[in-house]
Amino acid sequence: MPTNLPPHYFEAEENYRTARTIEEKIAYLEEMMSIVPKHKGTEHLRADLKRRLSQHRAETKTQKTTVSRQISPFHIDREGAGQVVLVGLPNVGKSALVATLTNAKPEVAAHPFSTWSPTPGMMPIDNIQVQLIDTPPLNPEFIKPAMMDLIRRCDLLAIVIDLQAFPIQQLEDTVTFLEEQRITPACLRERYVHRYDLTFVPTLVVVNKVDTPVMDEDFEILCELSDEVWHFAPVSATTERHVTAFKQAIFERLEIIRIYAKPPGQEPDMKDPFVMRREGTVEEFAGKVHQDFLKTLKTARIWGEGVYDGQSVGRDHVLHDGDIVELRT
Ligand SMILES: Nc1nc2c(ncn2[C@@H]2O[C@H](COP(=O)(O)OP(=O)(O)OP(=O)(O)O)[C@@H](O)[C@H]2O)c(=O)[nH]1
Ligand SMILES: [Mg+2]
Repeated sequence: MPTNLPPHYFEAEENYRTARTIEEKIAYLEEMMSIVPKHKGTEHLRADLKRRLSQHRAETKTQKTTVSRQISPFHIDREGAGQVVLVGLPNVGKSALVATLTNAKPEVAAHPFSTWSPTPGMMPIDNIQVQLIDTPPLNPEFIKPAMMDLIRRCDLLAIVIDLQAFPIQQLEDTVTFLEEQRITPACLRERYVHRYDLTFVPTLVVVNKVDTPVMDEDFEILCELSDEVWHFAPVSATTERHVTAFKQAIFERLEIIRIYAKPPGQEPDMKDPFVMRREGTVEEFAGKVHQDFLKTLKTARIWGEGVYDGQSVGRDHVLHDGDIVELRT
């Protein structure tokens, strides 16, 4: 990636990655193209953006001419505070995790290749819910493009590996498979500075089948032997060991915060937080509560991290997880 790209290029790139419709993708690509400075160092990047733009434009044309389009089961709307897609080799326990942690009941089986279609379910993390999606095992013989699209667009990719079956090899194989589809865990971004064709996706490596305290030691060894760029979360779908820490790891990797609204003169509703991106500001919070606040907001009072109780702050004050905010017009 050319080093002199301004920060709003990366914002547009992120919006492009998570865009749901081709029209949105086109809009963000156009924005990216308008931001990229024109010089020799950005030649490849500009060519790549152009290529993608014409691809998407061609897609809109075919979409318009298709009378009845079949909706793929992999088109799953994001629900809750984030969309997490569980991906991995056969038999690692993807379906078992979704069955244990969510309201969904995908089939769990001792034989490999038991899952053929994706199943979403909602997993509570304290007072919020995130969406976990069970997927069929990765299989080089049978690659579903719609599944790859689901992975490209998700908020968090959870690569599931089985502690009891050559986990390091499994992680390598999974990453190689994804890279062949031009999907790369975001933690490896530094290694691919001149690859403009890859989609970088935030990733957590979920190490399943850590059933007992003895296996915690094997998990520790796995962490020591692996590259330190990875974020690992141990868990057991069967014994539910480490489930609380697992949920916390998902929350952390989603890079979200919970903010509580306090109407003036009333108690805040601590059961129903607004979920925002980490580093979100008072202004962004106000826009989430109601668009009108964006015009009328004068100041805000905050209870939470780095402030004294009820401190008045401006629109650009950066919020922290658990802050209580009273908006004043
Ligand atoms: N010991 C142990 N076994 C588990 C655990 N999680 C899943 N299993 C077993 O592993 C086998 C595979 O589980 P699934 O959830 O079907 O695995 P999968 O990754 O969905 O498999 P595919 O759909 O074929 O990709 C089943 O026999 C499960 O009972 C776990 O935490 N510990
Ligand atoms: Mg399965």
